[in-house]
Amino acid sequence: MSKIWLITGASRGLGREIARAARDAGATVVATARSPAAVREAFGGEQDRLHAFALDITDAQAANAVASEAVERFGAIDVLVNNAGYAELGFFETFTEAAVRRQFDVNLFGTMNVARAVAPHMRARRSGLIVTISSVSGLVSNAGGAIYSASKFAVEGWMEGFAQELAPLGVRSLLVEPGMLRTDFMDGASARFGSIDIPDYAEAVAQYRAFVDRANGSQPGDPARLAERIVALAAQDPPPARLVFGDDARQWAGAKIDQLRQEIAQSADA
Ligand code: NJP
Repeated sequence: MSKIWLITGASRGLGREIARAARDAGATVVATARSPAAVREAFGGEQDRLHAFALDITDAQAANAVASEAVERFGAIDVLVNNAGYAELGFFETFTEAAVRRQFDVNLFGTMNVARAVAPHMRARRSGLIVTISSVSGLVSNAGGAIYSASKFAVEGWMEGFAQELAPLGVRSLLVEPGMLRTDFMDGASARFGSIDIPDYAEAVAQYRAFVDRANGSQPGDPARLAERIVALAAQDPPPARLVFGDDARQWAGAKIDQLRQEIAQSADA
């Protein structure tokens, strides 16, 4: 019997590629997005093994309803891909409190909503895989990425512990930390930018925006390749706990580990 995948943020970018790759590998895909019409448009209409459902992940009730309906219609959810997310880009003090909360409402609390809705079905069957699209920004932070990184560090801390709670009950998890991917992520269609002008940061913020504008559209990472890797790893028994995707991500993560080792060694008690 084909596996059932539930994917969030499947209308565009990485989520759409994962939906495509899972479907092409024989899975039945519950492809969710704020606008199911956008999913249908992305795939040229509803298909035998690809079903579009409406799900804004900040709506916990909607997450419960979608999980229940998927289990009722298709019998189970074998793989959950918590993919939906976006970035608030810019220097910390240029964000309103509302913008910071919005970042956490989607990337952390929204992702938790969907996991909370799906995990009971997986626990009941003592089977399932939760794939969480975090980021290398969940391991490393930098100027301009403080708010986005804060939300992804939180995802990492939550999922690293939750994975250990689920494992004895037969539910696996895979944390994915991509580098820069060619999606809408840095585009005005997805990313939001700090709105408060602070002269002390003006030059650094302008340089950061120029970096984002240059990178947008020419990111090194291919989302279709990452999607294929995720589908292949999901078929492994057991799957790995982590996938750091892209040379850029492995370089940044490696440098962070080296720095941490050095700082830990220097912290030795006198
Ligand atoms: O971005 P994009 P990606 N409820 O903008 C959906 C992470 N990542 O594919 O706006 C439900 O093309 C949105 O739906 P809609 C990143 O943090 C990326 O690159 O309604 N869905 C769209 O389908 C994120 O976790 C890079 O059309 C919501 C999708 O999310 C994941 O990869 C690097 C939603 C975003 O598509 C996918 O992002 C990295 C909500 N409330 C990690 N809000 C990178 N691209 O460089 C948004 O390390 N969506």
